[in-house]
Amino acid sequence: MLFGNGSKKISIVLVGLDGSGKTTILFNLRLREATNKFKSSEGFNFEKLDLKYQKAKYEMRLWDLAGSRSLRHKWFCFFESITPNAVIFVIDPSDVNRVPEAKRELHRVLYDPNLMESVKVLLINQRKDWTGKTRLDETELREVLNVPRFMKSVVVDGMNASELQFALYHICQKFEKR
Ligand SMILES: Nc1nc2c(ncn2[C@@H]2O[C@H](COP(=O)(O)OP(=O)(O)OP(=O)(O)O)[C@@H](O)[C@H]2O)c(=O)[nH]1
Ligand SMILES: [Mg+2]
Repeated sequence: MLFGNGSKKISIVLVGLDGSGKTTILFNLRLREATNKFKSSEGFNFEKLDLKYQKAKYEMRLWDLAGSRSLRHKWFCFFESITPNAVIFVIDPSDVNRVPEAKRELHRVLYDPNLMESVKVLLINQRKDWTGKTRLDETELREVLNVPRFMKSVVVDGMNASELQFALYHICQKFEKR
């Protein structure tokens, strides 16, 4: 959608299990200073981000939704009310015990009827500063989560979320093709 200032508005929703790092990633991208002082979210956080991609200007509107089990049903109400252009599913590859739970939620999101037209990205929060912790790599994760080929995955570091830009560029690119 094109607005008066010439930038296209793209709505993006971040979901994923509680503790996967959604709020950390969003705020570190916005603030450009590393912090990990976040408590589990109860509602949602919202950020706007201006981005240039191939000479076009975009206003990325990002909603980070709380991921606690009791709050996850709200994701689907949210999808219905805003029909986002893109959805980013964040996963912590060191949370190995909860992979089956993450897989179940991922697949509920992937096949939600309100997201049929939305670009979908898997964001892997590597937490590079957590050395020595066992984690699944990107290939293993795609396999165990049964991530479909159409879904791009991007590896980020929660404390320096600059790689999130790659996910956002991918969303712009797909958005233009639709
Ligand atoms: N050290 C470190 N801590 C991280 C990193 N990413 C996330 N965390 C921490 O992990 C915890 C969970 O991160 P959040 O960003 O709150 O997770 P969330 O996905 O927003 O969780 P909910 O709001 O409950 O859905 C917080 O204490 C963060 O500070 C990272 O890359 N490094
Ligand atoms: Mg949060």
